Amino acid sequence: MQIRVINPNTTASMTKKIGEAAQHIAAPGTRVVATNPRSGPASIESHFDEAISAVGVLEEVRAGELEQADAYIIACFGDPGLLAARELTRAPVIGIAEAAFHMATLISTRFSIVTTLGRTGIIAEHLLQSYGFAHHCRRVRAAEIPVLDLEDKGNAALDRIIEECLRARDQDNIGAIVLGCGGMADLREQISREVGLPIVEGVTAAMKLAESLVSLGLGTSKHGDLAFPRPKAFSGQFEHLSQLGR
Ligand code: 2AL
Repeated sequence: MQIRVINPNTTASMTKKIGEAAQHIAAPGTRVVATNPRSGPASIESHFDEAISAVGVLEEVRAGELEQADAYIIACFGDPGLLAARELTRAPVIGIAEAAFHMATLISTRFSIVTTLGRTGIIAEHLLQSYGFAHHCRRVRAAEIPVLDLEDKGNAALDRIIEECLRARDQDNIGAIVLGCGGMADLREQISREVGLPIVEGVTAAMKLAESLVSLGLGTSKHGDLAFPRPKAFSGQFEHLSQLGR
């Protein structure tokens, strides 16, 4: 089984870290291919960053189709381009936010999210609403660290995340915590030990859901709105996307 894990930002060190966390949790026989778009933002911390990154995600799904990937994971907590990506393939496509929400509700009745910057909290709130998980989430918290601070070798960012997780545990009346950034893919076990609550991390959650769907022979439905896009002309820098429809 080949799972293509797409980091929607262009920071190669984060892509490597995400790929290693995904391969570490994978079943024997599952091969992880971790990629990021060639163009786009170095990190995704705004609606603007997210909109630009979505095109890169779609390019990576196109590339994965040529390599016959069995499943795709969108490894940014805003799940950029998720439904559009599903239109491009019969394989399952899973966003790390939706994967984490699903898993958290299987082990707790209420969870809080600990994300990076406060300004990106609204992105998580919109996803909770649109996916139907809003009433399961008590609070979206922010460690107030820029995404790329997670790439620093020191522990300052980790310490801030742990502090916020401890506040969530002590104040929010919750059973689990969801980590709200793809760059936290390697932190699950350490935070879990420090905080003593189940910590759900999206990349690892998405891996297990993707493997399950592939094992069950379940892929993206081509019946209805997730059918391949209708072929049409695209102009300018998007001309190469004209051939996307099938
Ligand atoms: C993210 C994420 O997961 N990757 C990135 O670049 N920005 N979102 C976030 N809330 O930190």
